[in-house]
Amino acid sequence: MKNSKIFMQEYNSSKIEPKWQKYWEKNKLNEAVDRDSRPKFYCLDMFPYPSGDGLHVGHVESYTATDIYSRYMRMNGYNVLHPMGWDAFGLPAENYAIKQGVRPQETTNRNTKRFREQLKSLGFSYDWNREINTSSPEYYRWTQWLFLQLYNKGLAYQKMAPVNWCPKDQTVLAREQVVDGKCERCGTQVIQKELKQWFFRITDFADELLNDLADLDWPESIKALQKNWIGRSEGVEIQFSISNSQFSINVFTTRPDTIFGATYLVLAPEHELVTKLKSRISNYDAVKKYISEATKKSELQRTSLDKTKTGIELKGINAINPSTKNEIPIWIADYVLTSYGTGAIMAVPAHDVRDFEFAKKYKMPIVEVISGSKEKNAPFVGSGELINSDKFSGTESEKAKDEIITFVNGKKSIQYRLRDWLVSRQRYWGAPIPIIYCDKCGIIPAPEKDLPVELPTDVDFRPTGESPLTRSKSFHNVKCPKCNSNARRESDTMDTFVDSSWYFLRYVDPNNNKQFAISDMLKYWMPIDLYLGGSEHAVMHLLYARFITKAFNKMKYLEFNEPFTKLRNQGLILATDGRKMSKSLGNVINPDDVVKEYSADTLRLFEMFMGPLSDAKPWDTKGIVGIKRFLGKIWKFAQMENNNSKNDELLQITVKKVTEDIQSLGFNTAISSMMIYINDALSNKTKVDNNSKKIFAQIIAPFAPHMAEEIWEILGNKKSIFLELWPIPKTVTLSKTNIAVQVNGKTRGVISVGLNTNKSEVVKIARGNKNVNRFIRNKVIKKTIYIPGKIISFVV
Ligand code: ANZ
Ligand code: ZN
Repeated sequence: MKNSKIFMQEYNSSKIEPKWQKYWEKNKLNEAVDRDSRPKFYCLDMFPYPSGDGLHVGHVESYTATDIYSRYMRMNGYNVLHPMGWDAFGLPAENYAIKQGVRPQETTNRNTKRFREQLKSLGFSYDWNREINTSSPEYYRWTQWLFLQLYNKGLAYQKMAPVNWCPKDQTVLAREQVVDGKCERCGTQVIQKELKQWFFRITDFADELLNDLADLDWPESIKALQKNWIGRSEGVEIQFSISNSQFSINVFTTRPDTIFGATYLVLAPEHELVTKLKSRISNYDAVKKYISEATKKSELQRTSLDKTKTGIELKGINAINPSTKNEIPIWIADYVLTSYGTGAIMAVPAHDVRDFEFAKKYKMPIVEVISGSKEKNAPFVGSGELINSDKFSGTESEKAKDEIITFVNGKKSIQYRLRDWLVSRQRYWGAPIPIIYCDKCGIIPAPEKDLPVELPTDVDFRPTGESPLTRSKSFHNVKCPKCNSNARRESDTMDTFVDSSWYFLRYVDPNNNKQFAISDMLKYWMPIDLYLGGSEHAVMHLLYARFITKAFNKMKYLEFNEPFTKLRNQGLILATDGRKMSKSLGNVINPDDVVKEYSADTLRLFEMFMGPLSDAKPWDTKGIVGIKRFLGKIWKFAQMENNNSKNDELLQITVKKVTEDIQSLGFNTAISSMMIYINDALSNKTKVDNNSKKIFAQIIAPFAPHMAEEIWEILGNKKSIFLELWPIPKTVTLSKTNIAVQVNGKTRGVISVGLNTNKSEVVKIARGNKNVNRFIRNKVIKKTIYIPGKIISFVV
């Protein structure tokens, strides 16, 4: 840095911002250092899909938040890993390529280049040495390797399955890609189709995925969504025998206490007994017709509560209620799902909403067996005193449950809503599944040494219903690894959620061509300390990433079993009219325009000032002008003549407030307290000297890094402001300070010490902390790092 700089009247952001961006890059200020003795902090953004539209102001919101946090942590002595990459495979890129007639490889390159430039222009402190791209062979080689590891452990398998099929996109859709029975992407009515598909056995981990949520620092709403998705349900299986037959129907119920009120049974239309009992069903033609209609519908259509239920009775057969010994009719109805429980239910219309509605519609008997509040036209779904239940009448329904289970010979059973993860896609733009089919040897995994199985380029990638790869000659020209006869490659590719289920591990060691990541780096950097992204990933991405982490933990590739210790969501940025920004509405704000007109620092500060990070917020053009003016005031403040007004308490209060607010991601209130300080200083109510200017530059630095660096330089500092330690607020009331105690990079306790306590004293107090002691007892302390007033870190 050059010396003797002076302030320009006008702050020229279009010159100053690129200057500092280059400076940071050249001086490696954003780079994470492997095998470093500082405590680590891994701060991760959900990586974007590099669409042709470029960066969105919504990206800018969350990326600014993590950038502030990363810069703040570096200024607190942490070795920060803050990487960026591209979730580049997937349908949109492929659809775009089909439309434009260009290969997805090309459009992806073009788009990532644009995204990268945009992100750099905003001054985000990413370590670009670690950039990854899921569609590059160097990356998907390891996605394929992951597939093989799961396959070898029996966690990847193939089966026929009814799949959601989009007739227009000609592809299988995941459950979540079907919205209201329609394809999420093109709006076409989705149909059901049977295909042989690859699955990952995520259901093996259902209980762990559920139980381990408890220890995570995540929004409760996200935890609840995951819990629901896993859907653990404790119930009972009970056999209802079919009159004059050797068959019986096994139902799953969570309410065995209501069995005396079960007045009919309902099977899923796909239930195997329907065809087995075909000859005895007198209305079989009508039944067959109903079944073929039902199988066209998706699960969501079938179970939505507000749809009127339909069904048909299986005439000619009856079941026997094991509690009353009464004969009851058997129906099929599409609201009973084949994939849940046993695919059969006992219907208790007096106490279940769906059964009630169904019984009303088809005039079935409704028998109350629990006394409770009687609302007209609604079933009583609570518990209470049993009635009409023979010897159990008069007992509390909850208490009678176990005895009733024994009485009807029921078997306790736990069911989950979670299904195995369907990972095959009949599309081009994804990682090829590394499997070979040999006529003699069957299914053979591609040898690891042959990875990556590269996507061929001699492909007509327009969709036709089979995978585009089936038509590539070069791709299929393969010998069986076992017997060397002509064999054929699997032509399906993997769901893009597989790519993103492990990408955070690759950032740790992105250029390794021997392993997906080396273990000591994984040990140092993982798990992720702060993960920020949209709540639309509440279930799929986050659940899949947790599953892969747990599977790799079982295989001993990882020592931890949860990837994201702390998770936060940003809210949507809406258009000025409060609607969602969308191209069709013409209300999209382009960040490039804002940077050009106002500056990157303005955009950063503005988006953080709009409101609490997790709230949805409408864009406000007047607000940007206000922020621009605030930056102008800071520039003026830095050039103020020093004044000796006695009060510098406001600065200490501001430092304290900004520090606390950054820690809790309360960026909007941090900014408002800095505004208060600047207004006060400019009106000469506050003591201003070079020292206060420096301190203010430091606390605004994570938010407006370019202007802060410029001021810092002009004030005569030789090194980057980001190499300076974060200021400690010193007010008279702050005679003590809290110090985090870490052991091997993990915080194990917090101690409170006097502000002037020296290192050896702090070490003594830290070692005396009960919890800390648990982790260092009987161990040799190899290293002690002390960041005064902040952290004491032991390496054992
Ligand atoms: C009788 C009953 C009486 C029920 C009552 C409820 C209330 P969760 O908690 O979600 O597990 N069920 C079972 N299998 C089903 C399937 N394949 N498709 C649709 N519904 C199914 O819900 C369990 C309840 O959902 C079960 O308990 C069953 O209805 C229904 F007053 O059995 B119940
Ligand atoms: Zn073979």
